[in-house]
Amino acid sequence: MTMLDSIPTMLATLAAAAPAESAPSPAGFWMPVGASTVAGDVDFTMDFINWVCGFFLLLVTVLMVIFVVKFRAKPGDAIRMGGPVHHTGLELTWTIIPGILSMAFFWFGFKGYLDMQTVPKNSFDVNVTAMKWAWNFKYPNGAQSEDLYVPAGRPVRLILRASDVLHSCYIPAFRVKKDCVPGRTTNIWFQCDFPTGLDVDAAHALRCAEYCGTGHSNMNRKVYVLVQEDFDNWVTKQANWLDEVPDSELSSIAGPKLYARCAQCHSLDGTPGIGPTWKGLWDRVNGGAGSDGKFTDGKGYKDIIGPGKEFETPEAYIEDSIWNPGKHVVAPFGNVMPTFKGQVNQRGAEAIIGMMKSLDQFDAKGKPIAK
Ligand code: HEC
Ligand SMILES: [Cu+2]
Repeated sequence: MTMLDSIPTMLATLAAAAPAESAPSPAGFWMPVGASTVAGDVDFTMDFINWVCGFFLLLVTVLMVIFVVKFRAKPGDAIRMGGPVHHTGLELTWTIIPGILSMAFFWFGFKGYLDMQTVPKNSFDVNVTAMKWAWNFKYPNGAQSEDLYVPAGRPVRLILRASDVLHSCYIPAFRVKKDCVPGRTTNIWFQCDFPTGLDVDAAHALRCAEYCGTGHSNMNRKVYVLVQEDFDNWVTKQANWLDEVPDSELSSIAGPKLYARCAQCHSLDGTPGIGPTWKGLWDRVNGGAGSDGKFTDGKGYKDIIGPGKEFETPEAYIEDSIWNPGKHVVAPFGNVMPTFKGQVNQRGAEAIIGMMKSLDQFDAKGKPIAK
């Protein structure tokens, strides 16, 4: 039994302290590049189970074909009643060997599961919110991003939440995946020792692995692994980017950057989408053409915007639509816009409103038109 002979060697490999590796393990037939500290164990377990199963599939199939041919009933054979005789040795063999193998499957799987489930105490925490159809990554200093940025060489924990339906956070190169469940917090951790820098091609893939609607594929993002110093610089800059934009360029620079988070649902040029186009939006809320547009509760803009009404100004209405999108739902659209409370602040809302007021200065993708 070659498979059985190699088990002690496999056990020894796993027990030995993992040698310090200098590069991610290359992509194989089944698996992409393995770039986290658990990737080696996960791949080993997967390969081990695959090889054992493959070996037995082959053994059983080949023997079956041989026996079928060799022991087939030939013309003139007497019909024998009753099965083959009992053979204790044979029966013990085919019970004990698979027994040991399935215990080995369990051992490697369970050990790996516990390792991946136990978050190291000194982990760097990132709050992750999955929503239809984007990721929001929030760092301890308040910085936010749509792609994931992590420091290299230390454990990182992702605290996973979902704001609407089930999503699943999957980073194939790190061999980690877990569901993001509305109303519940889950987490995963990993450590990657190999910086990718800010190079898109070197960065790892991050996916939503739970089909969550028409924009599911918009949740394909990147993971950038930065050396600690670069990460610190990035995360500081990221936290303050909006404050660093000069007031005079708020709508032209910050507007388009923020619009990137709205673009999958709101067009700028009238193209129908999941949400109302922003073309003419400022006119509508400001009492111009289309201002009698109805909400699903039967009210129109004129009923809720104006002195003494729910919103004193159109700006206040737009801000509120960003933070409490479900309060007044524009018909015939669905109540599917996620709240941007805590993600787009007052200054961000100002930038967006500034952009809405001057849409003629932007192209259909939100790029400022060069003058
Ligand atoms: C997942 C799709 C989606 C995303 C992303 C999204 N929205 Fe919306 N938005 C909608 C839908 C659908 C409506 C209409 C229903 C409603 O009022 O809630 C809407 C309505 C609005 C309205 C009211 C429009 C009107 O005609 O009165 C504003 C303002 C708005 N969104 C701003 C934003 C901003 C700013 C962002 C990005 C920061 C954004 N939305 C991102 C789907 C989205
Ligand atoms: Cu999803």
